[in-house]
Amino acid sequence: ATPVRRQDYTAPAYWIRSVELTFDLDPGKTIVTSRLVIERNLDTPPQPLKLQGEDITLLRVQANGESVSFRHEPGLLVIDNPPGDNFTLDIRNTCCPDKNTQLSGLFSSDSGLFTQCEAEGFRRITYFLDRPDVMAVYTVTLRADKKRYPVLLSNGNLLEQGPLDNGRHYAKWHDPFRKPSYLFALVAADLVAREQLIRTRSGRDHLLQVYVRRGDLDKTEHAMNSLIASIIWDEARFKLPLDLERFMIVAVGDFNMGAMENKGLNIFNTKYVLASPATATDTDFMGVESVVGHEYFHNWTGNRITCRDWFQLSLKEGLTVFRDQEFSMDMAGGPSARAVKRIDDVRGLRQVQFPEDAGPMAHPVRPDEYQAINNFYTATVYEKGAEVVRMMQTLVGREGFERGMTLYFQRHDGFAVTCDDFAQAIADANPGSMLSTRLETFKRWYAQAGTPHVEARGRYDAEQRRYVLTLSQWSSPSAQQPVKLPYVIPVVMGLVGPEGQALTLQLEGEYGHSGTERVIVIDDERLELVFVNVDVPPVPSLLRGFSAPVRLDDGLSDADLLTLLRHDSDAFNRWEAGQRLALSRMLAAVPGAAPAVLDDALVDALRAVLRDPSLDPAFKELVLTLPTERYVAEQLDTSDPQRIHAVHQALQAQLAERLHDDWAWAFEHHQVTEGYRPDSEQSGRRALANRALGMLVRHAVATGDAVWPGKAYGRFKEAANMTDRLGALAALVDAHAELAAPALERFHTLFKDEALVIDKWFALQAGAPETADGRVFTRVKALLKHPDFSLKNPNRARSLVFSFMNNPAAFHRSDAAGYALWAELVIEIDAANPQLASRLARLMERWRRLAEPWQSAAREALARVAAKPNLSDDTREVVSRALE
Ligand code: HT7
Ligand code: ZN
Repeated sequence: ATPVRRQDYTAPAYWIRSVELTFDLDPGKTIVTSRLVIERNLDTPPQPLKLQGEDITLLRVQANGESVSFRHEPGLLVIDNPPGDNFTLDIRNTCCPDKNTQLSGLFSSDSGLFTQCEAEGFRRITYFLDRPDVMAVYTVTLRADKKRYPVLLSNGNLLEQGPLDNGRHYAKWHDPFRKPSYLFALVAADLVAREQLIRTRSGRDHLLQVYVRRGDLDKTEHAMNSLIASIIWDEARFKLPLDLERFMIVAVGDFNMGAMENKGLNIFNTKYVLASPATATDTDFMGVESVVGHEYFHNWTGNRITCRDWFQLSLKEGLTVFRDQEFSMDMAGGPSARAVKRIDDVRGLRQVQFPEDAGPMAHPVRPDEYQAINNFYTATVYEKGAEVVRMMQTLVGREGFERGMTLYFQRHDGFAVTCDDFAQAIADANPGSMLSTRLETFKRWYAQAGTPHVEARGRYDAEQRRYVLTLSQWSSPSAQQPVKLPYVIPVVMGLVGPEGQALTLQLEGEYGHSGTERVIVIDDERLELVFVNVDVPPVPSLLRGFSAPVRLDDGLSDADLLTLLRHDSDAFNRWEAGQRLALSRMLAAVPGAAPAVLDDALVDALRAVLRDPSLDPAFKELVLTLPTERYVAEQLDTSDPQRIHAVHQALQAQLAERLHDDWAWAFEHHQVTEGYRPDSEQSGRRALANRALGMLVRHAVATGDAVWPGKAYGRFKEAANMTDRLGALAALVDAHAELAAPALERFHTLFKDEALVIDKWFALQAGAPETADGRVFTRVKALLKHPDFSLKNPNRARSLVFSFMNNPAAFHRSDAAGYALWAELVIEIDAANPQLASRLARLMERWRRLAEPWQSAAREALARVAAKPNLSDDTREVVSRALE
């Protein structure tokens, strides 16, 4: 496919002002009738009207009620001579939900018919100007069999509903807000709803509904609570009220992504709606809260103000991820719980986005070109985009950022705009700030791909009581961007004394500054700072809270890192110090044949954290978790996945052994005996207890002791909630304990009718640490044939296939059997669901960093997929970029 380029953007030649749609819904053949009120865009030269259409069949087209001549171009319906500058177009076409395995457009799922229109799914429903800058008012009539589809929903407000002949019924909906086609949605299904009436601050009443399958209603309380919390939060934090009379969330079991923010009618993957203590873990509960928040926040950042074109995707996604992260932090509670959330987000960023930024799919937050837009719903657009927004907030302060948001809505509410418009509004609301004075430089974060490097070196002069800190930045050139210019990088920092005291930060020439933390801004290649009145040699604590998405080399010694691990007042950097100490042990052991060793200093420091009564259990759990194998691999130019696995396993074993008594103490002292609450306090205790149990079972299996596996089995059987049940099961499965098999069998029997729980059952087995005799791989091969397994359902495919392929030692086999399986499955999935296939294909994109024999085997597998004719544009783009 020819690439689409950002520079080629031109305004649409026509506007569609309003749309009347009628659907005669049938899973085999749905008839869509549409009446479009069209106006020529007089700012553009006269030209044919070109409507997009894909996998649909045209029955009839008329302009102003009369026949009009038209022709087809690939993917287009072309009307060369529309009747004037203002006219109505009537179109009738069919589409086939049952055959729509891509899950884009109108598709069938177990409980009914659903739509997914972002990014370009509306054209799979009817012919349209399917681009986000064409915004129209929609009126939608749905007609369907009443028994099979008792619930008929679309965006906006219900105008009327009633019976029709032949057991059918209808509903008519009107959405008063202008919207782009990607926000259109309909649902025709057999569902039930949890309902809640609320009155918001303005005194307006609203109806909130969460629709699920019969039998799932008892799992909707948390989603509803999360929705109410989101509404309250957005009104309090950003003064953004709910603008709709009715806000609906509908859960569907077949969905490519997490959820979709269609105006007033959010459609969700069941994974992010359904949660009960018996079937969902604490992580699932958190996921529901954050995705419900994310989609709700889109109502303003995405829907009220939308993207001019898809290159601006981060305008809505980066900003909305930032907002959902802030929401979750505010919901979590105090500083420690906030830090835990931040650590979690940064872990994700560094594990997924940093590699993306260094690989063949690297692209700027605002990409310059794409082949398949679905491939650009990436960690860069979402998570790095959120970091860019966070840096803006750091540069202008929280209040300044809120002022900027207000100005953004004053200027652009109701329009389709660009990332420049957003940055300009935040800057203009904060004149004199570093964002405003350095805006053009700051915007390089949108334009340049890759992760910048920051080097920091300090020199202490005891005599002068001065500490000189030199910060410099550089960025690797890339094929598309051989020259990279410096960024504006906010570095939140402190200086920590040898006893852990936070030192006052006074810069040379400054009087009166007495804080112990400040934001330093690097805006060129190099910056030198001189701190005065420094009485003791400090340890710099830089990039607190991960204030910028960079790779930092601060040259700190082990002793410095141990000081930070013990004392830093910034919880993020405390955690970071521990991770770096563990990482350096791993990196030291990976190249050689020498065994990896956890030295006394690190073990003692970790023990001190574990036993510290002033620290939150959730934070302890994070500090005591080793960097993942994948993260270790990313630090190396060439990686041997099996060696990294061996080192990781060895260190885990030592952590289990050397802290054995501490783990036993942690397990006993962090039991939750009260009723289940998915809050940060309880979930932190469960997380630590489960980590401890995992360590104890691992050690017991290694030493032939049966006590802890027995205890884990007992806990698995008796657990009062899914977090503890799955935690105990994972302890057995990960340690390859004998009791794992009966536990897995029992788990399956207990939850055979709960699809999301069976997903966990698959994922757990596919993600277990691989053994020398390849037990995980053998199990995965068998599970692919399990009667409950299907590649058609994205959640199920992800649970087994993606979990396995994200399990480095199981996937990167020396006999290349993992890669052969990857190629086979990418090709098979691609035929039905290209979006899912291209995501699977991406798991191989870091192949050039593999050592031999993996690298050659991976290239061969990629070439096998690339050689396949009829590959989708999505998957083709990924494999060809990988092989470039
Ligand atoms: N804005 C939504 C994106 C989305 C999507 C994109 C492509 C294909 C399928 C999709 N489902 C949802 C989700 C979000 O970021 O909120
Ligand atoms: Zn989003």
